[in-house]
Amino acid sequence: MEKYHKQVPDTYYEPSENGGTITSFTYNSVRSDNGEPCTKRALVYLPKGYDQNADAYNVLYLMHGGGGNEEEFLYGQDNQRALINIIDHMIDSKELDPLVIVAPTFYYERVVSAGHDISECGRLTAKWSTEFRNDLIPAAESLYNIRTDREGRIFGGFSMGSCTTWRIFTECLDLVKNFIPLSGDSWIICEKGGAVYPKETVARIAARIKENNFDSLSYNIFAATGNQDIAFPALDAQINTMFDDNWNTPSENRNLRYFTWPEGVHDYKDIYKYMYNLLPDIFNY
Ligand code: FER
Repeated sequence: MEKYHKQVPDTYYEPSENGGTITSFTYNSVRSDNGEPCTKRALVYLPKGYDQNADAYNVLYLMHGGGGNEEEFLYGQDNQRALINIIDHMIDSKELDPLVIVAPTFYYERVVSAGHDISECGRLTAKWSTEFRNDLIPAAESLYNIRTDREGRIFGGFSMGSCTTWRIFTECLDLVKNFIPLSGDSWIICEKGGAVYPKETVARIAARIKENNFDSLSYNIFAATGNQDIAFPALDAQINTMFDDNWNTPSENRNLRYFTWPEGVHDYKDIYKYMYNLLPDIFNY
């Protein structure tokens, strides 16, 4: 079977015995529309046997898509906790080292009022890196035994959460080394810029890395999407432009990996499959 195209075993969708736990915390932030103080909430996955005094755990920050909220990734849209069940099983079978997952939201208030306006989402995700740096990371690290070095942090997301992931890449490369953009392109130039202006989008991302003086620092991007995904044209054009521009140059200690999934659509159930395939390899390059 082709690498990164393994099917998730059916049993992995069922709860494992004594699996990890889901908890949550709140933290202070500011609304990106008016600068007023606000309280934000994030969900947290703690693996089975989580130990506050062990070596710090790898931490995966995971962002939902447009119209979602901080619960969506860990509970699932159907409340079946599929991703968490899969990860519990992967840890049980030693396919994956125990990790902590922190799932925030880019909305400053519940989605009922913020709505699922894609342009509004684009604006919110563009600004969210400030909250990540100033508010979320300090709060999460004060509460949980998680890695505080860029090598130990991973940022990933689906759809508008993937759009957020590209923003974290261009704004917070000093904080995070590992990125998992799933079914969503960079909107640094314009909405769906990966499709509309792939060359300009990639050039701007490259310029941001330089402007931040991170030329010599390595990064690790592992992207995926489905062939039938509505975001396929945009992400695929962007990644192929990056490959054309030699983004994957091991001698320069840069790393970009990408796979597409036959019949994959714009839905979490396919996103879980990509994560099952790529998470064990996220640090191996
Ligand atoms: C994209 C196509 C669609 C994308 C996001 C979407 C970030 C989101 C669609 C939706 O939430 O309805 O290329 O990239």
